[in-house]
Amino acid sequence: MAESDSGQLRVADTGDYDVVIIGAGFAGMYSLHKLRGEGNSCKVFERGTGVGGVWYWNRYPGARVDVESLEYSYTFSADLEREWKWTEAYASQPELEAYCNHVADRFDLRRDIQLETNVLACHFQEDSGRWLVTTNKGDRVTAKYLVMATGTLSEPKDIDLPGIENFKGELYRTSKWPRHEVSFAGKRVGEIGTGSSGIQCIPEIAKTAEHLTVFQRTAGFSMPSNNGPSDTRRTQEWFDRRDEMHRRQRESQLGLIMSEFGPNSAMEVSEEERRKMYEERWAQGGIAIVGSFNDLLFNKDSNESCAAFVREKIREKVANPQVAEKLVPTSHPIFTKRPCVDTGYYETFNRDNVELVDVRENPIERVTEKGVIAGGKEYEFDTLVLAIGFDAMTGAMTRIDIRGRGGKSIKDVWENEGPVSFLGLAVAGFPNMFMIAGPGSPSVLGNMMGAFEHNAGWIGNMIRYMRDHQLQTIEVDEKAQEDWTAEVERAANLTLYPQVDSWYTGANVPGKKRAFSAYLGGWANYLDTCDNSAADGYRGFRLSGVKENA
Ligand code: N01
Repeated sequence: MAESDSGQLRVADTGDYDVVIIGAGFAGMYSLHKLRGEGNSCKVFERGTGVGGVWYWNRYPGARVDVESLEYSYTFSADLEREWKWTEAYASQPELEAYCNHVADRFDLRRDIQLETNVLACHFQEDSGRWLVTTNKGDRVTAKYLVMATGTLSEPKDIDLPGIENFKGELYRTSKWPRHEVSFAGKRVGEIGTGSSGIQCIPEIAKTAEHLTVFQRTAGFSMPSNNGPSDTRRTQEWFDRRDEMHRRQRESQLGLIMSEFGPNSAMEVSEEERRKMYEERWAQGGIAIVGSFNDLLFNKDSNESCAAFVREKIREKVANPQVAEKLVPTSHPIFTKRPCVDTGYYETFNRDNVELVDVRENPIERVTEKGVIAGGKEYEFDTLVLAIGFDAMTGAMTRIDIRGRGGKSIKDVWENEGPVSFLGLAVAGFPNMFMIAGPGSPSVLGNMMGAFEHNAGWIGNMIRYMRDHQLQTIEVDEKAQEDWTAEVERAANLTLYPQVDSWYTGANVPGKKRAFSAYLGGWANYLDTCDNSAADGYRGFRLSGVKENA
């Protein structure tokens, strides 16, 4: 017997399953629906007290999706698409979490999801060819296949602020926001970090805090979402033409229609045409601007023309020119650090109760009982909010003790070799273990929902193939992994991304091996490569028929 966080007694699970799925976010929920629908017995472990993954944990004020909700929806069920109506163009966290819960109920997913459970270890048993999965709740289950739906931005990075343990006020992390209401009214609030999370919560905190001090290390590029109520006519049109929309997504560079690349280079049109295009895309909102031309991610001059346009917009929004100059990004090409999408971020710095501290000029020395010392000055706070990011792409898997053949640990492999994989789906030495949107897939640089559905569908087909051919193990061929890793690097090196320190390269986590971790060779190209491997009898994998004795 084990006690759950809610105090209920339960019997630890010692069952044997076809598939264990780790994580009940969008990826894990769809994997369960798909794989269970194919007749597999499935068990999902989820550490939250509810489903939703990223939309369960990141419940900070202002949290909302930065891709239009129409494109951030499941596509596998026309009925679901018809039933669910987003109220805003860019859904907020509560609505996204409600959508996750609706999907869990609508497809009867909950009966196979065990909440409040941390998976501690997954060990491949060479004798049985099965995975042994153990949890902090005493569960010891086995599975023929392991599906890691653990998320790309789900493991907060360690707090690297000396003295943080001394702070006596309220301390919050955006990535682990509490479920109870947090009030900033009448409080002196300090906020550290100006990536997507910081940029979303800062305007909301500023609305009620007595005073807000924002500590910015790197000024980023942020585009206004121009969010508003959903356009019901557009939603209906989208639904009526859903097959065409899904085809267009599949054929686009990033899997998203809103950021579909225009046909021209920014350098082959006149300055006037360039500006007109940027204005149009700016008005469209969010990341649409990245597709203004076909070479903004590749050509330095083209990229700079877009960066200059956005800098100009920032200067127009901020009343105090000195503050504006601090907010204007100059340290990296636009898009090479994840661009942010905001609602009134820059305008927030026109408020009397908001102050910006540039920590490159005034480095944070330490956190004290009362607040933060930066540039020799102590700032006192009642509340400190940290939006300092994630151990992205690999962190959610390396925190679990995953061991493949010969006790090989995924943590060691990725620490030593970087985030290697074949197609972002699997890693050599870890038979029958598959990842959803893993490192080496387009992942965070593609259509996430599309990636979840594609990868889970691919895994479902693979399991059926294995069953039909009475095969027991499937594992990545080392040479295929080596070649794919080289291809990921080659594709990244054609772009401006790898030149910059970011969480895409692992540079935000001290000691992490630097490597660009997402595939930039084109969305359709990636999907075709996966599907062609399958059509070719799972080229790049070794399949074997060792008799199962579990
Ligand atoms: O994290 P980040 P995030 N002292 O790593 C700063 C997704 N997301 O949680 O750039 C001072 O981007 C750090 O500074 P620097 C989205 O993909 C999506 O904001 O390293 N500052 C940076 O400013 C996003 O990209 C949504 O110099 C420190 C910030 O903290 C990803 O999640 C919403 C510091 C961290 O920014 C991560 O976003 C939210 C220190 N010691 C997130 N350490 C959507 O809208 C770090 N920083 C869907």
